[in-house]
Amino acid sequence: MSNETSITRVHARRVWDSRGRPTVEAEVSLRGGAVGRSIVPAGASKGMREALELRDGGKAFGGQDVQLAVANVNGEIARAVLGMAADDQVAIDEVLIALDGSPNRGRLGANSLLAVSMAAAHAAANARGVPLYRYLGGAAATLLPMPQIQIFGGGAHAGRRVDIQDFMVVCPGAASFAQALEWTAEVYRHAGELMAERGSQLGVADEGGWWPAFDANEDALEALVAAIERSGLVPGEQVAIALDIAASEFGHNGRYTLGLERRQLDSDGLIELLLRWCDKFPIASIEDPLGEDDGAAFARFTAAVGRRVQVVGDDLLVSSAELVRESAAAGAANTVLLKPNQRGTLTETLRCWEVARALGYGGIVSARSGETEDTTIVHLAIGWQVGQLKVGSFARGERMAKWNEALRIEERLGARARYAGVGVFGCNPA
Ligand code: 2PG
Ligand code: MG
Repeated sequence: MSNETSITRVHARRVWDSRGRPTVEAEVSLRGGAVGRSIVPAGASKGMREALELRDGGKAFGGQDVQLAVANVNGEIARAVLGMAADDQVAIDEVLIALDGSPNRGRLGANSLLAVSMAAAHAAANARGVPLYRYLGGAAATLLPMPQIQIFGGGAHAGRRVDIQDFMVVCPGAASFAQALEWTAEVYRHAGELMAERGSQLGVADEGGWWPAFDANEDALEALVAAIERSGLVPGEQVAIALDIAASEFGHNGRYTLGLERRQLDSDGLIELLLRWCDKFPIASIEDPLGEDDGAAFARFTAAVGRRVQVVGDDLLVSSAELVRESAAAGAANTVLLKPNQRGTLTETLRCWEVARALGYGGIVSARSGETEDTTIVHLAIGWQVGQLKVGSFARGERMAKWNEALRIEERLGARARYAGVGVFGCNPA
């Protein structure tokens, strides 16, 4: 088999993401004829400790072109992995990391490395004639994730119209992934109607959530609860709220500026505000409640909400096994967001999840705000049995491609499919 899976060709090209920006697509071909293809996504609200994506700079496309990264794949990277076995993911990723040689993947770029890392996995799965989730997880890969789906988009994805970035719903009360989508579709629709009635339905933000035309951050929470109720669903039981505060975007060194409300809060002021929201609204999960440079306050918040609310580290943890270890020791967060392009290879992202799971953390595989039709992350969530998946809203093709892929997998698994319930929350370790 290894001869059949030996890599004979690696080819990258520039394609375009959901914001109309250049990104890297790679194809890996194997001796036996199998081919794998993958496209890397791009974030807007990025953690300072993320692996670096390589952009060309200069005038074209606002400096966002990726010709250098594409050339890296077609040159150095292709030469290094030609002849390697595509089904030895660890070996391939180790070669990619060593070849880059920099601590932050800044020389070759996390975008060029990840395109090849993911395309190799797709090629290996195709060579075996199985879907990627099955290749990654074997017969045990039957856990369908609880989706976190955005209803209002804010922060860096909506011109900072409101400070909070993601107002999302989760469906702990659903019986299946398909039902979670049905419920979310109703909530999304009713939220849009509600905005239209107020005369504030102004289109959608970067990830497809309704444009957040609110006077205060809390108004969005009230609208969200109203949309759940209008859908005939029970807030908190059937459908609960998940937030990504993305606090690093509006706070540094323990000073947070709520631009919409024209006020400044210190760390404890923000903690107090969020705890008040947790008392007042059916909130099940909060991501990045405090800034990536405010670890001690992050830990205070995690302790204060106890087991009531899942506390997710995105900018704080940047999918790093090392940072998860440190933050577990400090008591900050109980769940890790997993974004492969924060690291640059599948192996490092998986290692982060393994370390997190061993420490009792929950996990959420996440898309980026700049996405494409690529559905690899759905397979990672199921193949790695992570239990939660965050993809943005319930609109726009690059988002729906992921939800629809998970539906296909649920159908294919049939009676073996299990929908992740609240048990997967990091605040509620099994
Ligand atoms: C996040 C993501 C997705 P971005 O902060 O979790 O919502 O945003 O890809 O811009 O970092
Ligand atoms: Mg985030």
